[in-house]
This record gives sequence, structure tokens and C-alpha cells, in this order.
Amino acid sequence: MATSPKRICSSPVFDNSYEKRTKKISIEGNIAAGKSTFVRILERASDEWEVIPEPIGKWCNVQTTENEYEELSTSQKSGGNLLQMMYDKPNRWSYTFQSYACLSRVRSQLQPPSAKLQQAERPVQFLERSVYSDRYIFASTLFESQDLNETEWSVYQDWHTWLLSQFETEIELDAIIYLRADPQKCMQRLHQRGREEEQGIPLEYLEKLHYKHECWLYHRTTAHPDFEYLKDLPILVLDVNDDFKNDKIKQEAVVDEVKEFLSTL
Ligand code: UDP
Ligand code: DCM
Ligand code: MG
Repeated sequence: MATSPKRICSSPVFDNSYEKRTKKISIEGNIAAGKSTFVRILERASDEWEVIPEPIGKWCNVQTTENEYEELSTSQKSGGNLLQMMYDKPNRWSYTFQSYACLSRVRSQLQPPSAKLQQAERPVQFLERSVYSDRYIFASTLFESQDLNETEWSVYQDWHTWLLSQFETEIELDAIIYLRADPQKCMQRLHQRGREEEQGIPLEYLEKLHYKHECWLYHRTTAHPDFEYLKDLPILVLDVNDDFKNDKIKQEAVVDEVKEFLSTL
């Protein structure tokens, strides 16, 4: 983000010293790779670690009581399952969905930190996905499949770059953890999870998303001209094909690996 303007006035809810000390780590991976499962394990592993989940409840209009970020806005209360609408009719609803997904993500990632985290010596926030996967994985794939047209893609990129320039210091990442899983494994987990809106997703779509993740986070060949800093960002790649949800030993090993990674940042 070399040329982006800095925010002129900072929100009073943010304590600057806290902001500087807190590491922000995005957990990236394909649909149903195991991100939510993984961040729940991390959240339990340290008092200095906090999780900001993906605001999927808002996208599906499902009011959950899991946390305060899931509260519905007035327009959401009036109905509309955007996730369902996008999967049912992608070329009509992809732009609307992607706009709302990114907007709601920025809003949830700007929530003030918990008191617990403010007191931590080495506070870490784990974010379930980022504004970068919104754009470079999902919106980009939908543009390539012509579910976003040229104009929609241009408009999306324009406001995305501008929006991030406004909140640069608050949402910039320190590192990424990539949960790497084969598309077939993600498909199996997607069916196992049984989120109704996703049951018609073809394997081919997961393969396209997998390829994008691989180029960005494994081979590191994706260019991000508007966000230069991404090219040097530390990335920890974790193979999650084997079940970790029900394996305490594996969970302990992976938490140690994350601690080791954090100590290098
Ligand atoms: N899951 C599993 N074993 C694992 C990881 C995940 O059985 O080691 C299951 C999990 O319980 C859920 C599905 O796979 O039913 C998708 O996981 P999650 O929602 O965490 O994936 P996300 O979409 O957040 O990456
Ligand atoms: N999703 C999307 N575009 C985004 C972010 C997420 O289409 N920018 C979709 C993919 C999944 C759902 O939202 O169907 C949530 O992702 P996951 O299951 O990986 O948590
Ligand atoms: Mg999830």
C-alpha cells in the first residue's frame, strides 16, 4: 500500500500502543478446509490470543448468539440470504455478495479489542480470512467465470483499494497461516458440515479456489500491485488433510508450531 493516504483521525476506541503491539494473523484456506475449527483451538490455547470469526451469520441472515459481531443490521433484518442468492444465481448476485462480504469483514475486524487482549504482553488477533482473500481469491475467481462483469470488477477493485487505504493501520496483517487441504478433502468436510446454501457447490469450484490459494500462498506467484507489502509477508503453511479436530496430540503440536512461528515475527 505504498501510495495510499493515511487515515486522518483515528477512532477514539483504539489505543495506539495496543494497536502497534498486536499481531494480526489471517487464517486462510479453501471453503471447509477447517479454519473455524482451527481458530477455536487457538482461542483456547492462550489468554493472549483472540479470534475474529468470519461474519458468515450476516451473509446468511442467521442471527447467532455466538458473539456480539453477529448482530444484524436493519437491512439484514428485512430478510435475504445473500449466500444462498449468490450460489443460486451467481451472475446476478456475486457483486452484491462480495461487496457485503468485504464491508462486513472490515467492520468486524475494526471492532475494539477485548479488555483481556489490551492487557496482554504479546497480544495476537487471529482473523478468519482477510480482505485480501475476499478480493484475490473469491471476487477474482468470480470475475474469471464471468459472474462479475468488467464494470462490476472495476468498481469492486476501485472501492476495495480506497476502503483499505482508509483503514490501513487497523487492518494490515503481520502474517498469514495457510491451511492447505486438497479440494476433495474440502468437499468431504463441506458435506459433513452440511451448510444448506453450499450443498450444490461443484468440486470444480473448490479446485479453482484451491489453485488461487496455491498461487498466492504456496508458490507466491500472485501479484498484488495495490498492496505491495503482501509480497514479503511471513506465511506458515499447514497441511490439514489429516483430521485434527479429534486429535489432541496433533492439536498440541500445531499450537506449538504456531507459537514458534509467532516468535519469529
Ligand atoms: N472438520 C473435521 N476435522 C478437521 C477439521 C474440520 O471433521 O480436522 C470438519 C468440521 O467439524 C466441519 C467441517 O469439517 O464440519 C468444516 O470445518 P470448518 O467449518 O472449520 O471449515 P472452514 O470453512 O471454517 O474452513
Ligand atoms: N465466501 C465467498 N466470498 C468471500 C468469502 C466467503 O463466496 N469473499 C463464501 C464461501 C463459503 C462461505 O462464504 O461458502 C464461508 O466460507 P467458509 O466456509 O470457508 O468459512
Ligand atoms: Mg469457517
